[in-house]
Formats: sequence, C-alpha cells, structure tokens
Amino acid sequence: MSDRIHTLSGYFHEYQKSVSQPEEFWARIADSFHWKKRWDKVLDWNFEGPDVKWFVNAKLNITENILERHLFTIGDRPAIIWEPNDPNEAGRTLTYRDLYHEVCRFSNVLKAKGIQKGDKVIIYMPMVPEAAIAMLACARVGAIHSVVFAGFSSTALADRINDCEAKMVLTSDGNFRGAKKIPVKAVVDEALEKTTTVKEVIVYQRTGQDVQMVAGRDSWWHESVEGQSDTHQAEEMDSEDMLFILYTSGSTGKPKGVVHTIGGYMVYAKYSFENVFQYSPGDVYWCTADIGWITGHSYIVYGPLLAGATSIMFEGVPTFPDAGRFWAIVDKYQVNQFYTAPTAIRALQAHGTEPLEAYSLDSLKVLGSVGEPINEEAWHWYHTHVGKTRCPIVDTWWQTETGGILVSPLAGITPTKPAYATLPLPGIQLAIMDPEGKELTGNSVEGNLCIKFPWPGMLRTTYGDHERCQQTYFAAYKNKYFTGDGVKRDHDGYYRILGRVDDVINVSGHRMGTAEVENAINEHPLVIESAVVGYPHEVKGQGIYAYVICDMKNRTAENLVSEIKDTVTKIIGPIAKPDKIQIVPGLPKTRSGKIMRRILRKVAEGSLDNMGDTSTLLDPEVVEQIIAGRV
Ligand code: 6R9
Repeated sequence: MSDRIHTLSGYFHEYQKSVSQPEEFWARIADSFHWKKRWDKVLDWNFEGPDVKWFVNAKLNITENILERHLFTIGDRPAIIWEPNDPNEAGRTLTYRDLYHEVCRFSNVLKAKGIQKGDKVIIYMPMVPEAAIAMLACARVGAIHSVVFAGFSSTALADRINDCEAKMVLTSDGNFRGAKKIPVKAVVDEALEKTTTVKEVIVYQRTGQDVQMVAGRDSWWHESVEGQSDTHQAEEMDSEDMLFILYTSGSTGKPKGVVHTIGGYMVYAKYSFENVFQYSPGDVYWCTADIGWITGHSYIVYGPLLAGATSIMFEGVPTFPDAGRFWAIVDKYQVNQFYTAPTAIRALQAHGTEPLEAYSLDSLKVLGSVGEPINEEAWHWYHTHVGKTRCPIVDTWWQTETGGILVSPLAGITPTKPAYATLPLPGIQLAIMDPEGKELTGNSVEGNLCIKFPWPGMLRTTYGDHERCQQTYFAAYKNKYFTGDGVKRDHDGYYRILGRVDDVINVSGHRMGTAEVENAINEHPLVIESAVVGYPHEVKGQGIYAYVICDMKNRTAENLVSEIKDTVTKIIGPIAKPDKIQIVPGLPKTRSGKIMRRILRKVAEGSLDNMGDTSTLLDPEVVEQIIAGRV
C-alpha cells in the first residue's frame, strides 16, 4: 500500500492534517508497515532532553518490511541492480527473493561469529551489493551498523571504531574507483592497530589484490557464507532500538555519531521516498550517492527497498571511462528517477553537452538534487540538458540528523523554482529564527532554520554523549531543533536554503568541520597554528582555504604546503585536503584571543575592499600581510 500524494491540493490537505493531528497522521502512515506488536502510543517527546520516542513499545524488524513483505508479491522484481566501475564487467541483479536469501545467509554468518543484539558493526566497503546486504543483515540480527565511507583514512576509521566500540569490521580487499585500484583492507589493518574492541573482520573479495589475513581475526566473505542456511528468523526489536550510527562533522573537532532508531526512521524513509520521487511500482530509481553518507542509507538502501523499488547501485565515478557514464547507465537500465549532487552536475557541465549526445535519456521522469545548494546555472543545465525540460527537479534539503528529506518539491506536483527547495514535507514544522531568538512569521523573511515539532526520522542522540546532542541542536533556541542552516522564505512562502551559518563547510556535498581540518593540519610538526575557512569554488561548491603559521625551519613554503596536504589526507582522507594553503606570519585575533574568521573568509573569497570593523583586533597589521600573501 502506498501513501502517495497525487495533487497539489492533496499535499496541502495532508500537510494540514499532519500539523493539526500529527499522531493520527503518522499512525495512519505507520499502519501500512508490518509490526510484530503495535505501539501503545504514537509519540512521546520533549526537546529539552531531548527525549523523543515514536511508536512507543512497538516491536518489529525493519528487514521484514523489506524482505518477507515483498517476497510473495514482488519476489522476482529486481531490488538492487549493481553497475560495476568498469562498464565491460558484467553487472549483477538481485531480485527481492535473492536479497532475502543473501541477507539471511549473512545474518547467519553474523550470528555464527558471535554478533548479538546491540553489538556495533563497522562497514567499510566499496559500493557493491554486499555493502547493502551487510547493513540489512545487521538490522536483521539487531546489531547496529556504522558505515564509514571507504575514502576515510585509517585514523578516521580508528576514531569511529573506538567511539562506538565496534566488535566487527566488514570490508573488502580493495576498491575500484575510475582508473584507480584502492587498498581497503590495508587501511583497516592500520586502523586496527589503534583499536582493541574488534574481534572479527570479514573481507569481501572484490579486486583480488594481495592482502594480509590475520589468523583468528580475519575471514573471507565467500568462505564464511558457504554452507550457511538461506533462511533466518529476524530478531524482534523495539521501535526505539538503535538501527545505525552515522558519523558526521560538526563545528567542533571530533565527528559525532548521529543515532537513528528503527521504527520512526523506517516510516519516514519510505514515506519521503515515495512522495518526493513519486515512485510508482516498476520504476527504476538511481541515487548516485555512496552508502557511506546518509543519502546512501536512506535513498539507496532503506527508502527504496522498503517501497519495493528497484534501486541501482553504482560502484564507479561520473567521469570514468568518460563524462557520459551517468547517461550510459540511465539508458542501459531505463532509469526513471535520477538523484545526484550539484557538485557532480557542475563537474559534468564543465565537459559541455557533447557527452550527452549519444544517449536518449527518454526514460527519465524525475531528477533530484541533494547535499548542498544548487546554483541556478547548474539547475538550468540539469533541467535543460538532462531532463530535456520535461522532468521536474526535486531540490531536496535535509541532513544526516534528519534521517530523510524535510524540504523538497513533490515531483511533478509542487511547482518548482530554481535554487529553491520549495516547501516542507507533511509532518515538518519549520521555523525561521532571528538572532534574538524570535520566530519570524509571514513571508519575505530570512534567518536561521529550525524545526519546532518532532518528525519520525529525526536523530535521537549523538552516540555516547547525549549532552552534546542537546548542546548542538537543542540549546540555541528553546524547544526547537536548530539545523545550522540559514534560510529565506520568499514572497510565495517558498524556502531557499542559504547554506551553513556555523563552522561547517560543504565541499562537494561532503560536510566538514573547520576545526576538524585545523586539528589535522596541526598534526604536522612544524605547524604552530591554523585557521580554516570555506570559499566559493566553481565545481565543489565550497573549497577549503587554510591559513597556517609555521616554524619554517629550512623548508620552502612549497614543500611545507605539500607536506601539510599529505598530513590532512593521512589524518582524515583526500576529501578534506585543503585546496589552498597560505603560510601567514599571524592570524587576525581579537584582544580576547578569538580568531576573526569573518576577515579570513573575506580574504579567501577575494572581497578585499571592505574588511568591516577591525578595531577589536590585537594587531591590525596582520590583515595587510594576509591580503598581500593571498594565494
Ligand atoms: C543529505 C545531506 C547536510 C547539510 C545541510 C545543508 C546542506 C543538503 C541541501 C543542502 C541546500 C539542499 N544541504 N541538502 N543545502 N540545498 N538541497 O546532505 O546530509 O551530509 O548531513 O549535510 O548539507 O547545509 O545542513 P549531510
């Protein structure tokens, strides 16, 4: 059964109901799922704790809603279509029946290896179906998965393993990405030297490269599934048991583990997927994200599979073997809904329209965008050249913390405007706040974006540190969840996201804390102090600009810059490598010792004429020196 909205008046009607009677509204949506025991109460909440519970005391297993539920109705329908990095290698299709058996088999492996309800399992894998199978098998046995993007360094991986005290790591020998073959198992080996909790490592063989297998700890995926039964009785879970932990960057140093729980996340992922993309049975849907990010969790794995959709999983990159790869895949599988990031669109836009010419793209019905604000130029290019002006664009705003899309057009229903995420989904009560903490009502207003009522997909805590969750999201405005984004509501009541108002930067749609990058830079032995800011970047949206004070010893600036870049790659991963590093004699600080980032941002973006008020600076001369040495 689908709870799809079909018309604009239907949307307004549902929205109204979701606000006036939220519990009745979500109970109706939740009724279409399979629960082992129904809830006693739909919602229990306060934002002071925060303490939010959805579908209180209900019992379920989310994988029964993906697997058993579809087995006898659409068992032969492709659930996952896998397209490998190399277009000459054969792809794979797993029907819902295949997926059921694979997940059961791997659930039995997890049990055999001693994994129990509540154990944490790290998934550090390339984009292969086994990554999704691993997530679902964890959910099936009641283990909590934490997927770590396979581009993160061994240090970043070790931090995450330690933070959640993971018992097991699932990985691969290597990873194909474009023309490159990346060692993955070797990174895990290095990470495990800095951890003590991991007892078992299971390695999926993908590239066939040489790896070291540690006796008593490491086993091969293909050997461990051999002989395992392809049926498995799913564990009974509470609606508020943890489903997964996903680490994401905030404005302070250490990434935090965002916790999502089972019942609410399940209901919200499916509901938002069906409505935003207007998925119809039989459609082929493709989201190009990596499962290491929330977009991959909610809109490659959980949302589409809960809805019984066919979800494409692509191992490679948009420009390999050439800039037509995305479009080749769209034609090959007759993709109906295509969901990607503005940074990918801008990167392809730079290759012109020629790579599109060989492809018809006739199957496309809906185009989606996620991860960062989409600029108007990219929006128009996407709309004209990919969607042939025929396909609505859904600009979907949401976050790791929100679990699912909160502000977006419903495809083909909500009239769109370039660069606008348009209107909130049913159940989402937005508030725009001014700096004094007053809600701005009416239209044509701009401020900080908050949410004033719980929704089922929201985070419940940050792992191991509830206080941090309270401080980060619920302290800035009383009784409101603060998103960290600035927003404008225009004269039509449409929402346009303006970007982060905190010290989080968004590089190619990847969230990064400036403090996190600074900490990595400071690991270089000759670095004395650093300050990192974002600046507008044509393809990436934002680039990373680092100002660094160094003890030069006998190094050249050039040497140091490249060493610092290597340090960051080693500590976090290539995605955090600064685009520009400027060695500076000092940083603009106030008398109380605070770095005036406003000035550093202005220099980085090249607006040098008006530095604003610099009277509180300890040493105004530093600003002149920084301007003179701009890179
Ligand atoms: C899903 C995801 C969240 C941050 C968010 C915002 C930015 C995401 C956006 C967007 C403008 C959109 N963001 N979607 N900004 N328009 N359609 O990306 O989660 O990685 O946690 O990032 O990304 O700044 O606060 P996450």
